[in-house]
Parts: sequence; structure tokens; C-alpha cells
Amino acid sequence: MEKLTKPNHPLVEHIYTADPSAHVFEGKIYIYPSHDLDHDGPSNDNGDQYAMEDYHVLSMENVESACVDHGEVLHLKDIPWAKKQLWAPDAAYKNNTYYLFFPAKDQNDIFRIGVATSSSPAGPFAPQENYIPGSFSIDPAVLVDDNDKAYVYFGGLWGGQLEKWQTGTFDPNAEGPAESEPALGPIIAELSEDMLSFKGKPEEIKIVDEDGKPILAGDEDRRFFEGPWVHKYNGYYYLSYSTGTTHCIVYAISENPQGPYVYKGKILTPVEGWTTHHSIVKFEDKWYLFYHDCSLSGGVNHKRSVKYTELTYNEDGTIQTIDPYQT
Ligand code: FUB
Repeated sequence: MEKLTKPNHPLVEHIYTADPSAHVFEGKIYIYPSHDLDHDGPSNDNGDQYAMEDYHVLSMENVESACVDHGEVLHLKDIPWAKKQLWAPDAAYKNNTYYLFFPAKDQNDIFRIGVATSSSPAGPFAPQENYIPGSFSIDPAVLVDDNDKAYVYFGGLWGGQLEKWQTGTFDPNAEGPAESEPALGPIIAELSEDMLSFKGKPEEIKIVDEDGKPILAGDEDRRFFEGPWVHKYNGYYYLSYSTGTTHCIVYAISENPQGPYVYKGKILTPVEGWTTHHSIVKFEDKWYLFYHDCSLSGGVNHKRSVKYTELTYNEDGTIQTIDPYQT
């Protein structure tokens, strides 16, 4: 019998999945996760344990129906430029085409962002020959705005290499800013009409507090670490992300896709496991947070499972904090 889906339970249990990017395509919920490998190798701060080699696509007719695994839709061996580590992907629809955006290390062990295309949201996806020129770091998330302009947000510290790009070129020895300096923000790039390249130079997004002061690098409860996601609610852009070392999903709001974004608060308290990574999607008339944790593997950081829970806005547009173990 088909297993129905429940909030705060793994969507699937036959494989480990992480970093869910959820979208509504063709009236269904499609989830584009990382596919965690079931290996027992060592872990380090560089993230070598996240050694993923392929992507699967998941879908659900609605939030209660069984979750379907559409199988492998793209494999590392078929991506000419990529050497290893297929990390958190996202998908977008434009030009009658589905685009899968994904990070991977190139032949020089530098993270880049690639694109693959399909005529179906369930794949399979055919990769471009090369990565997006000028792309770097990890965790792409794409917003196709109401005016049809498309933006990709990306970036992640440490294993995600964002701090190595502060001068505009890759410096393997570069470290992040001092604690009293503004934190590094995620990066935004507008995509070309065909979605395969950047229109202009990628720019850093500023995240500020309610007084307009930059969030500092030492403010680990609020500063950007990785996993940016942007959605729109009541005409405002909501940028949400992981705080990494303090393990929360937090958010900031702006009137413009490029920011500056004003820090607002916490969406998700720490989950079991080191990483936390999410997406936010509206399905029918409700909003949902897709996230992952390591409960299925008994707490192994690189063996994660995708889950979902409902997300609630207050009347003033702020988001209620979710503790997924208290619902
Ligand atoms: O899955 C590998 C990395 O872990 C992702 O790219 C990060 O966001 C973190 O979830």
C-alpha cells in the first residue's frame, strides 16, 4: 500500500534526501533535493562528507498524498565540467522549459553553478556543456518574478567557498571578515532570457538590522551562512537562509529583489544534525516550509531526510517561528 505523507516525517525513507527546493508545477508539489549518499567516511568542516553524485526528483499530488520518487534525473558522470559534490539544487520554469540549477566542484575543486534542462518537471535533465560563466559558490535558488525577470541567489561559507571570492577571483587562502566587520551576504545575479547565463555581474546582497546597520560577521545568530531562498508575500521579497554555526533558518524582508534586506527573525529552530536548509512554497491557499533533519539516520550529519511543515504569517507579515519537534 502507498505510504501517505505526514508533516514533520520524512517524505521518503528508501533514500536519504536533503536541501529541498519545493515548487508547484503543473498543479503538483515538486521537490528538488540533494541525494545524500549512504557512506560511512569521515566528516570535516570542508564538507567532504557531502559527496553526492546524482539528483532525484520527488513529487506529491498534495501534502497528504504519497510522495513519488521519479528516480535519478541527472548524474555527475553526465556533466562534462563537474568533478564531484552535487550539492543543493533548485528548479525554475520559464520559456516552456524546466531548468535545474545545481552546484558542483569543477576540475580545479572550485564550486560553480550549472544548469540542466527538461521538458518535464520530473526530468530527466540534460546538462549544459559548461557551468554558468562567472558563477561560484553553492546553493542556487531561483526566483522568476511576476514581471518574468529571473534572479538566481547563491552562496555559502566554509565548504561553500563564498569567503574565497571577496576580491572577485578565487583565493584559496582567504578567510571571512573579522567579527566586527559586516558579514558576507548572499549573491544575486539576474539571469539572461534563456536562463543559461548571468545578465550582469553578480552582486552581494546587504542584510541590515531594523536601524539600517549591517549584520556583523560575529553576529552568528543572524548572519548569512548558506542556503538562501527568496519568495514573495504581499508584494515583499522574503530572503531566508541558514545561520550555519547557530543552526537556524532566519529571514529578512525587502521591497526589491536585490535588497537591502531588513532582518526580521527566526523561522526554524535547530533541527537534528549540523546543517539546516529549507524552501518556502504556497500550495493552494496555505504556505509550507520544506526542510531536512537527520532523525532517520539517528543523527548522521550527511544522511538527511526531507520533511515539510505548515508555515504561518502574522497579520503584520512576520513569520511565526517553527519548532518542528513541538508540533
Ligand atoms: O548538502 C550539502 C550542503 O549542506 C548544502 O549545499 C548546504 O546548504 C548544506 O545543507
